[in-house]
Amino acid sequence: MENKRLNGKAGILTGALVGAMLTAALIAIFYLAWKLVGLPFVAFDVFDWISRKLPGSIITFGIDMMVRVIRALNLGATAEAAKTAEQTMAVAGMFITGVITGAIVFAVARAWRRGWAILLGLIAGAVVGIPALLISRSAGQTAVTGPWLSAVWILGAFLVWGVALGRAYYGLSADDASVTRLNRRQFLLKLGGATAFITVAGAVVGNLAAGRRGREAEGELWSASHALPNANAALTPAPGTRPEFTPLKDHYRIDINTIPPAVNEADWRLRISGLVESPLALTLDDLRNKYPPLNQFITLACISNPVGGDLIGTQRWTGVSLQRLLPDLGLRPEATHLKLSSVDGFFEIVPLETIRADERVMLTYAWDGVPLLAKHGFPLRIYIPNVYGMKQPKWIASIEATDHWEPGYWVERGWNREAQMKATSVIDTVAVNMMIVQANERTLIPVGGIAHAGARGVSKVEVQVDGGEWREARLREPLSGLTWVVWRYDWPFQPGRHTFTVRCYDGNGALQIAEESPPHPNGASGLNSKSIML
Ligand SMILES: Nc1nc2c(c(=O)[nH]1)N[C@H]1C(S)=C(S)[C@@H](COP(=O)(O)O)O[C@H]1N2
Ligand SMILES: [Mo]
Repeated sequence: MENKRLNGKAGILTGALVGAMLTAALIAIFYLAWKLVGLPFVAFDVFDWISRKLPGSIITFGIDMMVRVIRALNLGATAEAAKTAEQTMAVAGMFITGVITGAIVFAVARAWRRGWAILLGLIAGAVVGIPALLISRSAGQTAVTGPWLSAVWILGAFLVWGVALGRAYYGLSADDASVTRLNRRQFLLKLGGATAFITVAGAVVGNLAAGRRGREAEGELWSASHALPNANAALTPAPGTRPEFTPLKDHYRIDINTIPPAVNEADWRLRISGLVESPLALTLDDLRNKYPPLNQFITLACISNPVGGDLIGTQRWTGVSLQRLLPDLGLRPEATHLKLSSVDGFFEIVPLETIRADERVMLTYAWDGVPLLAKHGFPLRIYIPNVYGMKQPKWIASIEATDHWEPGYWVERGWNREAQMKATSVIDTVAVNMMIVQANERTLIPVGGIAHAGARGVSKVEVQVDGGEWREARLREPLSGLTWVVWRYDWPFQPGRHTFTVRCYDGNGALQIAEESPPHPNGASGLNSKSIML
C-alpha cells in the first residue's frame, strides 16, 4: 500500500499543512531577528494595526471579555495576562493566515502547470508580504531598525517563505502520476524536520536574547532610600492589605500596544505646534532642567478596572506642571485646547481651562525617581487629576494648540467623555490569622483595604457585616490628596460564615455608587464584598 501511486497533484490539505510548517518557521525567524537586532516583528505590528482599525464596540467587548476570563480563571495580574493573551492572538493570527495561504497556493497550483508553482509561491509571498510591510511601517512599534532595512527584511522574508511554499508544491507533485505516497511522506517528513528545527531554534535563541532587551529602571529608585511621607501615620494597615505604594515593577500596564513603543531619547523632541507664535521642540533635559520638578504621589486607575480589580496603582510621579510651562509655549490668544499626541497614535485633548485651574496637571518624566519605564510611557506622559487613565497619554510626542474640543482616542471609541474617576472601595484582607485578643477578652479580626475617589479624596469608609449596621472604619493618612486611602476595621470576632461589604464617601461627602455597573462606558460601580468561614 505504501507505494500506491497518487494523483500527481498535492491537495489543499497538504497545502495547509505545508503552510503551517513554513509559517511557524517564518514566525520564529521574525522573532529571532527582532530579539537579536530589533528588526520588526510583523505579527505584533499587524495585530496592533487591526486593533486600532476595528470599531470601538468590538475592541471594548474584546477587552471586557479578556478581563473577565482572566479574573474568572485566576490567571494572575490582569494587565500582564491580557498582554500575553494579545501576543498569543497576534501570533496565532499570523499562523492562521499562513495556513490559509498555503491551502490557497496549493489549490491554485493544481490548476496550473507544476513548473509554475514557484512563481505562484513568489506571488503569494508578495501578496502577504507587501501589506505586512506597509502596516509595519505605518503603525509598527516593534522595529528598532530603520524603515528601509525593515521593509527589505519583511518583504524578503515573505518572498522566501512564498517560494518555499511553491517549491514544496513542486516537490510534492508530478505532472503525471509518478509521485507515490512514500515520496510524499518522505518529503513532508523532511520539510517538517527542517521547519521544526528552525521554529524551536528561533524561539529558544530569541528567548535567550530577550533578557537583554527592554528598558530596565535606570538608577536607584527613590523609594529604596526614602521613607514615605506618611511613614509615621497613626494607623497600621491590616495585615494583607496591598502595598500602599505600588512597587514600580508591579504597577499595572494598559495601552493599545502589544509591546511598548521604544523611544530613543536622543531622537525625541516634544514638538509644540498649532496656535503658537512659533513652533518649539523641547528635549527631555529642557523639561528636567529648566523647570522645578514637581513630585506628586498619585493613584492611577484604568476605566476598565472592575470593582476590586488590580488595574489601579500608586506611584510617585515627577514632572513639570503644565501651568508652569504654559507661558513658555507662546500660545496665541485663540488657543483654547491642547491636543496631545503619542508615538502610538493615541491622543487626548485637554482644555486650557483645566490646566489654568489646576497646577497639578503635569508632564511627567519620572516614576519613583527614575525615568519612566518604556511600558509606562518613556519619555513623557501627562497627569490629569481625577480622570481615568484613558485620558492620560503616555509616550507623548507632540502638543498642538487648537481652538476647539475633540473626542480623544477612547472617547471616539465610545467611552465616557469626562471619564471622571468613580469612588471605589475594596476589601483586601480579612486577616483571620491575625486575631487581636484584647484585655477584656474580646477578640478582634483586622479587616482592611483601600478606598479611592480620584483627586476628591476619601472622607469616610464604612464596613457592613452580614447586612447589619454600617460601621465606620479607621483611615490611614494617605500619601497625598491624589492617592487612595488605606482603611482598617477591627471586627469583633464571631464564629461562623460572614460576609463583609465596604463602601466609601468621597472628599465632598458623596457616597460611592452602590448600583452595579460594568466598566464600559463610564467606569465600574458597585460594592465590594468578601465572604469568609470562621
Ligand atoms: N500613548 C498611550 N497612552 C496611554 C494609553 C495608550 O494606549 N497609549 N492607554 C491609557 C490607559 S487606558 C491607561 S489606563 C493608562 C495606563 O498607564 P500605565 O500603563 O502606566 O499604568 O495609560 C493611558 N495612556
Ligand atoms: Mo485604561
